[in-house]
Amino acid sequence: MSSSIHHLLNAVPEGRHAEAGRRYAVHGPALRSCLHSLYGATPGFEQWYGSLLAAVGELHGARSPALAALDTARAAQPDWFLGQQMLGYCSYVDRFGGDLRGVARRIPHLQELGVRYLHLLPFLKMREGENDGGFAVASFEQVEPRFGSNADLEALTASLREAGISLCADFILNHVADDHAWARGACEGDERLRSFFHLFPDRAQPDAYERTLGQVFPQAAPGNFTYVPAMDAWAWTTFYPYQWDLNWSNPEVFSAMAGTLLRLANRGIEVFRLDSTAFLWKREGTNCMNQPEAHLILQALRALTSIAAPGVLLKAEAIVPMRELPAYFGQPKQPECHIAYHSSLMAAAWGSLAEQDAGLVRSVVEGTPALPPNASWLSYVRCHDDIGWNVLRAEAAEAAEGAAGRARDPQARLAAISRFFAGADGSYARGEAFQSSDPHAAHGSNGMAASLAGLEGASSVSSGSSVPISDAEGMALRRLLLLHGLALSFGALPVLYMGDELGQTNDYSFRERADRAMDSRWLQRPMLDEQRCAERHDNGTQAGRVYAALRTLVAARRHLPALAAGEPRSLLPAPNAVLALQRGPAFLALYNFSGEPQQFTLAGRWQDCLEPEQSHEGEMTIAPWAMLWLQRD
Ligand code: OTU
Repeated sequence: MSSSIHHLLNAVPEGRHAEAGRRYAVHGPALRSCLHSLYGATPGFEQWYGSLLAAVGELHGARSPALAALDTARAAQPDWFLGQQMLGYCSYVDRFGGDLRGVARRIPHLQELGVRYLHLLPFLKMREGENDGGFAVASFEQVEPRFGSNADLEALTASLREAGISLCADFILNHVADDHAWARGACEGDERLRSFFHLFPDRAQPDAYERTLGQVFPQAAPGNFTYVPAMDAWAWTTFYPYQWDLNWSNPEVFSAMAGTLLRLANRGIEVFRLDSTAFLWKREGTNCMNQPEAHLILQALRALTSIAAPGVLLKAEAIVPMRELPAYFGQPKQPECHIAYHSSLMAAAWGSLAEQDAGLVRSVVEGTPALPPNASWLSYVRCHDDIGWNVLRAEAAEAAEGAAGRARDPQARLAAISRFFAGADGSYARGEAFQSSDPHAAHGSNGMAASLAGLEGASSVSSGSSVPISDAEGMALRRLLLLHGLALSFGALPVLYMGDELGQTNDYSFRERADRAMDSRWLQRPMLDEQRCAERHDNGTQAGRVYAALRTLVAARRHLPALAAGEPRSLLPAPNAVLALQRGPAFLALYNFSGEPQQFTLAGRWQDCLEPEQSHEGEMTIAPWAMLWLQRD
C-alpha cells in the first residue's frame, strides 16, 4: 500500500498532496481489494496497479478549480441529491436543442420546470450509420461533431452548473462500436487490442454460452455473437452486431475505461449513467448478468472516482429483477453506485394501469429493498427504451396467486399487459409490443407516455385550437398524472422524459428510415414539439393542461420534505385498485388505478396538497384514475 500511494502522489501537484493522501487512505483499500480479486493473478499486477494510480493521480491533479470546489462541497454534503427538490429531466441532444449550444439555450425551460439534473442521452462521437441512438460509441474522447466540440461540452457543463443543474451522461462501458479505434485496431491484427474484446475462432464457445444466455433484441439482433470477416472470428455482441462487448477480465480494459471515465468527469460531467451494467462479466453456464465480478468492477470505479473526482455520482442502469438491485449499491466498506433505476416500479405502475388493479405495483413497493445511507432510487414514467416486462416475472407470479380470476401464469399475465398497450381489445393505449421472439412471452412495450395513457387516441383535434376537454382526454390526463404522481412521491430521484411535460405523443417517422424502422423504441424519441412548447402556459391547449398539472405536482413536492428520497415509506390497506402510499407520519398519497370510483376511509383530517383549500376526512371517494396527495391537518 505505502509504495502504491507513492505512484498516486507523484502524479498529483504539491498543493493537492494532502487531499489525495486522505482520500487514498479511505478509498484505497477498497480499490486495491477489488482490483486484486479481479486481476491479482495476472503477471505484473503490482506494476499495473502502480501505473493505474499514477494515471489517476494525474487526472486528479488536472481537475479544474471549479470542479475541485464542487468535490469539496459534495464531500461535505453527501446527501445533496436526496432532497424533495431534486428533479431530473432526460433528453436527446438533437431532439431537445439541436446541438450542445442549443441545449444550453433551453436551460430556462429546465429551470421553469424546476430541473436540477439533466441526463443527455449519448453525445459522444458515434458510429457512422446505424448506432443505436448513440449507444455505439466511436470515440469517448470526442463529442459527436454534429453536436459540437469538446469545448462546447465544457461550456455547457459550466452553464448548467451555474444554473444549479448537474449534467448526467451515459458511460457506455459494456461495449464500443465496431468503428471505435480499439475495434479497428483489432481488425487490423493488433493483438493487444484483440484482447480488449471477447473473440472466438469458431462457434464452439459461443454455442456453449448461448445455451444459457438471453437475448436483448431477439428480432432485430438475434443471438449474442457476430462473425467478423476481417478477423475470421466471432465477437461477443450482446446488443446490436456493431456493438462489441469489452473484455473486462483484461486489466488493460479496466485502466483504459477508468481513464476515460475520469477524463469525462474532468469535462464537468457530474453523474454517470453506467449503461447496461449487468452485462460486464461473462461466465459460462449463466445468463452472464449480475455476476459478482461485474460488481467488483463497479466498486473499483466508485473507489477511483471517490479519490480523483468525489463530486461525481454513479448511477446503475441495470434493468434486472428487483432482487438483483441491492447489489448495485455495494457493501458498507465497498460502496458501488449512488443511484439505481427502479425499472420494476416503472413497469409495475403501467402494469397496474392495464389491469386496473394495484396488485403489481403494491408487490413492488412492498418488496423494494432498503437502501444504504446517501443512496437513492431513480423513478421515472418513461424513458428512451421500451418498458421491459420481464423484470416483473416474480411479482406477476406472486400476485397472481392471491387474485381470484387471475390464476394465469406470470408470462401470460405480462403478455396480456403488453397486448393492452399495443391497443388490443379496444384499449385506450396507442403503443407497440417490442421484440418478442416468443408469441407467448412479453418482452417490452414502446410508446410515449401520453400515447400509452390514451391521450393520443383522445385528441382528435389539433393541439393548436382551444377545445373543451373531452372526457377521454380528461381520463388520459388523470392516468398521466397518476403515474407521474407515483414517480414523484415514491422516494427517489424522479426523472421526467422530454416531451412528457407537454403531453407529446408517438413519433411514427422512424418507420420511413431504414436504419430505424426495425426498432420501435423510436416511437418515444420525438423532436421537442415547438408548437406545444409555445402553448405550455395556455390552459386552453392540451399541452398547457398537461404542463400546468405536472408543474403543480412538482411545485407541491418541493414543499413536502416527507417526499425526500430517504424518508420512510409504507402502504395502508386499501381496495384492490388503490395504492395508499404513506411517506413518514404525516403524508399520504392515494392512487386509483381503475376506471371505477373507489372508497377509502381516512383516519383523521387531511389537507389536500394539490388543492390547498380542500380537506378530507373519514369516508371519501377517489374518482376513476385519480390521485391525491394529502397532508395531516
Ligand atoms: C441500454 O439498455 C440503453 O438504455 C439502450 O438504449 C441501449 O440500446 C442498450 O443499453 C445498449 O447500449 O440492457 O441494461 O430492452 O432496456 O437494451 C439495460 C432495451 C439494457 C433496453 C436494453 C438496455
